[in-house]
Amino acid sequence: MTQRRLDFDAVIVGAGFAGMYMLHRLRKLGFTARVIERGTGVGGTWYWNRYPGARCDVESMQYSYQFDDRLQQEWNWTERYAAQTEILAYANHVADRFELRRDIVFSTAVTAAHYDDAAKRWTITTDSPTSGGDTITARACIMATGCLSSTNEPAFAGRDAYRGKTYHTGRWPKEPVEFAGLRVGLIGTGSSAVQSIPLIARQARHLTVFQRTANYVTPAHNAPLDDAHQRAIKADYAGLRARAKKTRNGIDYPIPAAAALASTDAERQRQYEARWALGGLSFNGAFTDNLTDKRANDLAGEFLRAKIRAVVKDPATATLLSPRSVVGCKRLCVDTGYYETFNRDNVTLVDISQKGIETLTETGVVANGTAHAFDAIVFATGFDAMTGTLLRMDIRGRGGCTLKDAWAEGPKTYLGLFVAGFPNLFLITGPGSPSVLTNMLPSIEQHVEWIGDCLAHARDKGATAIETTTAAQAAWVTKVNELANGTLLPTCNSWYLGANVPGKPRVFMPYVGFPSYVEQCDAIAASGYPGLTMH
Ligand code: NA7
Repeated sequence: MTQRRLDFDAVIVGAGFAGMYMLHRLRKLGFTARVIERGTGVGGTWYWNRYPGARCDVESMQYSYQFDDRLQQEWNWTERYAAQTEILAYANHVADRFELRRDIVFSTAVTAAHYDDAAKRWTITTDSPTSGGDTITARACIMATGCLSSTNEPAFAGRDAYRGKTYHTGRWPKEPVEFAGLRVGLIGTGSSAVQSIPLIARQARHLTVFQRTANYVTPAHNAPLDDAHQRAIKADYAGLRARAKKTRNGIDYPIPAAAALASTDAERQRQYEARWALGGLSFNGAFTDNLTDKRANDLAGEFLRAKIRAVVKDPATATLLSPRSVVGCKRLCVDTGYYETFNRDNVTLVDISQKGIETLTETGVVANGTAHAFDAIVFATGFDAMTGTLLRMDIRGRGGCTLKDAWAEGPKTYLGLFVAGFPNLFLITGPGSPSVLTNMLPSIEQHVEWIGDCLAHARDKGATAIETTTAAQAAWVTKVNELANGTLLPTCNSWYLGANVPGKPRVFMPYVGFPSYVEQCDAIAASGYPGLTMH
């Protein structure tokens, strides 16, 4: 094989929504770029998460790009909350429309990225046999690797002994999976489980759900998108986008007007019911003190527990399904028929909160001393979120320092975009940015545009290396921690904290502070990029 040397202004890792827009933006700015993607197509999280019921928990009209008005005007969504298939079709439409594929290499995983101090360039290594001889180098290495892209597969005892079929929701096969007539075990009760359980239960002979922690679930009220409604939004799309930018999570929902503790019982009930009727993630914004005052949060929790009792007929099952933790400290799950599913004769809920899964065996799962036989097991056990994908690559900065070492105590970044000691390495929606606490699409767009401007600024100055200072990074890390600790968010074992992965440092990773985060990024760019050195 002929060895080639491929040099780019930037290599972008990942062809999800972040990588696709980053490529488009860099092209517009006159940079050369190559995207490297491990899947066979674009779409990132929507490429991998093909499990039954996979659907976005942000409404379609808002979970979409806004950088090109013609794009947002011409694309028609069919449902209030788009299913995975439709979001993947949208991603492919974007790739076609902007001719992105010619600069994307598919079926290729980046295994290493090393910074060369002398050349001030990154050398990228992949697992691809077809490009095995190629050396890929780039001035900038941009990680568009997503926040939820490495699956969390707990090391269950006996995992290799099990002879039936196994699936992970985050790496679902492309071919249809048939559960008809089968005894299915499903481990986990997060968003992926909440979405897939109702559909698997309809097919399977019997579905057994193993629950370690109950989660709060609010209704999606999903429905076909009415044409007139869609036209009305499109007539003032800019208005909707502008309103969304002023909210705490980048989603255009009503901004809370009052504190729960300053409201009467009747006012609280009215507000909770209104949010319940609106559905989805809007519930978190019912009151201003929901995420800062435990007493206020308890009131919201009691409202949600009453909703469970009203649907689930068996009182013991209703109690098991009722969370006791802080509402919103794990991401709310958004459902269609989740609780109703536990009224079915072919569905059993098993509480594993005390001892967990004891072991897998040749034929199934042992929990609480009881053996359960299954034809198939679904692991809905989530992700090694925010840092997993980055740390699984061998990333080395100045002087050969590894990212693993730099982040041994948890991720440290400046703005969630830069890591000290790793010049020209950019993280899109990295830890230390609002990312997963917001609507991901606009947050991706904000980072992509900011990175593009920063690279153009450096080019104009004749600088070839952009790096954050350790002082700026340390101050940012302190701020990330202080903001999180001012809320109830770090109070439960969530993936925001890394608590779902044994051995992962317990650090609250996202930046709690949208939209002020965007204002800070804008101010930094406007004042010549303090906190960064460019040389
Ligand atoms: P989540 O929300 O992390 O849920 C994973 C579930 O798997 C959760 O119920 C976990 O229980 C459970 N889990 C994880 N490890 C184990 C072990 N070892 N034993 C038993 N149960 C386990 O992932 P999802 O894929 O559902 O959703 C991720 C995000 O995607 C979601 O927040 C949305 O943003 C979209 P635990 O709660 O840790 O006790």
